[in-house]
Amino acid sequence: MPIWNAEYESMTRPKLKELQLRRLQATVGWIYERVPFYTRAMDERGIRPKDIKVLEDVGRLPFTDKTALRDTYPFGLFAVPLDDVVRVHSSSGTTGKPIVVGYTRGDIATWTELTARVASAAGVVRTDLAQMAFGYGMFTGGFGMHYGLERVGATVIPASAGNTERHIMMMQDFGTTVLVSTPSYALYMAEVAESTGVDFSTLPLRLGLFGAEPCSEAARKEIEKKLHIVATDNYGLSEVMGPGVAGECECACGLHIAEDHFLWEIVDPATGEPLPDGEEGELVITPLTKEAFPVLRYRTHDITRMTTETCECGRTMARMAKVRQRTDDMLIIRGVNIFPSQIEDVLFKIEGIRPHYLIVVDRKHGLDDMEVRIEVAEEVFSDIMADMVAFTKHVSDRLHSVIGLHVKVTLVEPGSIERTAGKAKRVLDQREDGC
Ligand code: DLL
Repeated sequence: MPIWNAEYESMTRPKLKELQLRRLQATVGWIYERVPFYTRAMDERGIRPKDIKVLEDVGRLPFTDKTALRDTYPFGLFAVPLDDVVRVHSSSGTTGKPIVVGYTRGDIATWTELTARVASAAGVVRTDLAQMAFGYGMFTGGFGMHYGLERVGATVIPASAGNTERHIMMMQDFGTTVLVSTPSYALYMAEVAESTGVDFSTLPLRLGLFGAEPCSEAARKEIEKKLHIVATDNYGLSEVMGPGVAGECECACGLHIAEDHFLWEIVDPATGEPLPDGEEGELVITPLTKEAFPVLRYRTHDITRMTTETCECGRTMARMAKVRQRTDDMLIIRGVNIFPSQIEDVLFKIEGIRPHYLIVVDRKHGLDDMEVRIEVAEEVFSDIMADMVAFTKHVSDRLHSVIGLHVKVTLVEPGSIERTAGKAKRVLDQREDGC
């Protein structure tokens, strides 16, 4: 497969490091002069832009977390006057005010280039018809991917999120070849198609660009089987740009991160200290070319590991492992740390369970209580009803063997767990303090 921008995506690592250093120095200078929050934060640490002499000096710069972004709501961290900002988006916080991010015309051009790389690496070509099922709104998914797909030359169908029947109708009538959505929405689409008698194997759909939420290998396989496509993963976050930060190539062995635009670090989530090469930890990103909304060392909370080993596709950009966990997703139940992805991995391995589940956490009489609600496939529902006790015990035992905790397992009717067109909600934490 051709590489979208081989000059950069395949540049030698020493050349890349040189470029990163030049860009880091320029970014730090830009921020220090223009964003009082960072001028103060750097002054407090006694560091000036001229002190950035080698790439490792990034470790001397202050971290940025969501709190800083919230405290400066809405435009307090912008490095340019609003006159130069041509677009804003916001990230969907679960509580309080959202985080607002801005883009200059130059930022939009960079963003377009980077989402074009992601689309192209996944296999999109100009003859494709790409159907967008991300929302076109404050969420970065819709507009972000749209521009990149157009740049590649694909025909974009800006259907936006929701209205699943209409999506399926357009796929049939237009001959859509590429679907762009969250993985959970793709699974929901498969379910709706099944219930309305639409057979994906008869449609031209061949490729999926999925992102914005974790997707296990089991879920990927399920999507590929049900939609008869190749499913690819891409990653990004509003605070550093949106989609376009990293994406899989045809080798599907990690997501190439656009290192010419993003400097990454993997740190210990508890201490913020850098971890040795290849170890799993929290991803920290410093964008190197942002104009309107540059941030230093953004704590993503996403857990991954990096490799710089060469990839067969010819890209030299480092690859990040699929993100399955966020540090702030971790549930502490009766003193045991549990990630929802651990539960998903158990469920997906059990025959008959559908890929829809909800983890409900509550506190009763001062004790944490966890229930896992699962849907079972229609065809096995009645059989299982006959032997429900044995089946739920089997699931509960499997969960116990992985997470070390007895949890209540409840079988619910197929279709009763809420589906969304965006990011799936897997956890309902009803404890007052949420932890
Ligand atoms: O989700 C940007 C995006 C849109 C990426 C479309 C890919 C496709 P936010 O709403 O700010 O931005 O959410 C960012 O979502 O920190 C991760 O926790 C999670 N996330 C994004 N992509 C992936 C992925 C967009 N491929 C947050 N795998 C991030 C796992 C992902 N988690």
